[in-house]
Amino acid sequence: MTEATFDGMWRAISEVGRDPGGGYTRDAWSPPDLELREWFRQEAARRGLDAHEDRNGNMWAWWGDPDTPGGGVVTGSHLDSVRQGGAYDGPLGVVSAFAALDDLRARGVRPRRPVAVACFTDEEGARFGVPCIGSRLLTGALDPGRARALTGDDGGTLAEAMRAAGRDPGGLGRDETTLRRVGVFVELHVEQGRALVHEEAPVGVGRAIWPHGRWRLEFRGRADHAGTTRLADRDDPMLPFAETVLAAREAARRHGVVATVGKVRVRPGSANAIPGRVTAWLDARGPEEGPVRALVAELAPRAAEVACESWTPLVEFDPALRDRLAAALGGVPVLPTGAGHDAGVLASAGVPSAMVYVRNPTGISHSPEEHAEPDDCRAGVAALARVVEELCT
Ligand code: HGY
Ligand code: MN
Ligand code: MN
Ligand code: MN
Repeated sequence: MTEATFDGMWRAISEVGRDPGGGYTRDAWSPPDLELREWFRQEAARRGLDAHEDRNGNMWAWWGDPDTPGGGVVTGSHLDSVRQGGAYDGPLGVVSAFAALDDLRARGVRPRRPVAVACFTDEEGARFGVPCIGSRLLTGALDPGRARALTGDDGGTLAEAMRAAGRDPGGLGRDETTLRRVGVFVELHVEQGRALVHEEAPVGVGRAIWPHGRWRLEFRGRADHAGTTRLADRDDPMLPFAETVLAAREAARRHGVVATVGKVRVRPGSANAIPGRVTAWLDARGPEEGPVRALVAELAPRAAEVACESWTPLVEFDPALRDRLAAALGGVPVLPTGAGHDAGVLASAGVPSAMVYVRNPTGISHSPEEHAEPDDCRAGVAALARVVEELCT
């Protein structure tokens, strides 16, 4: 791989959506997202690839005829981020995909099948609350009407955001033509954990994605004056909310799962007003579905209302494909993960899918601290090129 391509691409996107305090905020359909879509189109054009955006907002850059029977070898990830996220979660997979394709061409590899770089829209669900919106719409796992109505913190819907970006949300939904083009999908991703550090390996392949979901919890009380309302007269929803957060940690430990409340909305949100309403989002995950469900069932009675906003069942990547790729890489660790990915959505829809992980020295992710060493990024590109070559020749 010529470093110039990887380093050049990495530099080209490194200031897009940068937060003053470090990290990146790249909400779907926001200006940074639109800037990155333009970057994707330019990188595709630079390589003479046939780039287009499908009706769900996912982007594809094809080397070869995408309508070749049996579909092509697709590799990619996402470019959107969580709020103040890291540089690698998503973009490493897209930049590495272009660099891997460059490597194949530089070595004169002649694919028997078309090869594509893909970028799925709104994988993090940071703005509209549901993760993997682009791949879930593509596969029919998310109802288009529900998607259109998804609402961000600013009260704007996904449909409005797409229209503001010059897209027509009317076409959202399962896209057979595009789906048929994906013969096999491989997503390279920075590891969100430290298994590869412990294994002392720069790359690994995915075994499974843990069951995980997001629930919206509503706590209701009565707004009142912070200074003149007697304690006995208060109905403060902050109390059951706070107790629920503590109960979630205790239940997670007991059930052997993980649970987080990473987002809270307090209304009216004035320091001198007892809240009338607290909305909290619970993220719960674990190696098995049962204990995750048990944790949520335990916490639910504490809230006035509980709504499941997204659920991903256990995803086991195709063992034959997984082992074939691990062998093609000379035998590398095979890792389960608690992080959701578009590859998991495609696998759940029956598309042969796999993941290649790149070592993350601290394991930290969804944080400006997220990092991967340049040598490991290079190892990731070489591994991805090897895997794509294995699948397309
Ligand atoms: O939240 C996740 O698991 C992924 O990083 N989107
Ligand atoms: Mn992520
Ligand atoms: Mn990701
Ligand atoms: Mn992903």
